[in-house]
Amino acid sequence: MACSKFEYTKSFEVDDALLPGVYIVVRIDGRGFTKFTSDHGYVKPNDIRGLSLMNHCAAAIMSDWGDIVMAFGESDEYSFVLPRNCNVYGRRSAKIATNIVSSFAANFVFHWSRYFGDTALRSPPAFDARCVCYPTLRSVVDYFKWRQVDTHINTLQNESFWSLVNLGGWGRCGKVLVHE
Ligand SMILES: Nc1nc2c(ncn2[C@@H]2O[C@H](COP(=O)(O)OP(=O)(O)OP(=O)(O)O)[C@@H](O)[C@H]2O)c(=O)[nH]1
Ligand SMILES: [Mg+2]
Repeated sequence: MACSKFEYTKSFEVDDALLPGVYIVVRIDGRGFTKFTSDHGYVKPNDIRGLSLMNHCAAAIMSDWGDIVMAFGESDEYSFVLPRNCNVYGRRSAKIATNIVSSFAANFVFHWSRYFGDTALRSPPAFDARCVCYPTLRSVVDYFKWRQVDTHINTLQNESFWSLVNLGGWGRCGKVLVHE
């Protein structure tokens, strides 16, 4: 790097290395997927094409990054676990999160047609990402229990609701359900 008088600006960057010796969970979530799924004609409540594409992206990330030990996805989100002794990118939070999420989004676009065939991609999908540290295996397990309960409740709610709508039509559903 050239030594210039402007190099001092590098000192404004903050160190965001995550604590050593703790598990790192990276969770990504689709941005505005309520609109994205609607714009692309996703089946309600669960579109197997969309879910399979998400799984494909997660599998690609896992084979690319040797150190991810587990991943779990629901709806428009996916969580990845890095082990306690992981030292990738010096455990820098932004570096880890941005690499995983940009790779996920790129895979999503790259493999879109494999799952959606002739359905054109009408807008570029985007995802946010965060790294969260968990100190014990117990807390990691509880994290996934939390996501699992969320999946369970959403699935129960959405499957029941859309079955009523699809079977009975709008006219036969109560107003409270229709506007839920
Ligand atoms: N129809 C359909 N919608 C889905 C499917 N998977 C996810 N979604 C939708 O994706 C959205 C995910 O929820 P959120 O992440 O809370 O909402 P969001 O619009 O992405 O908002 P932000 O994450 O805050 O940007 C919900 O509206 C879901 O209904 C699917 O298989 N089919
Ligand atoms: Mg979302």
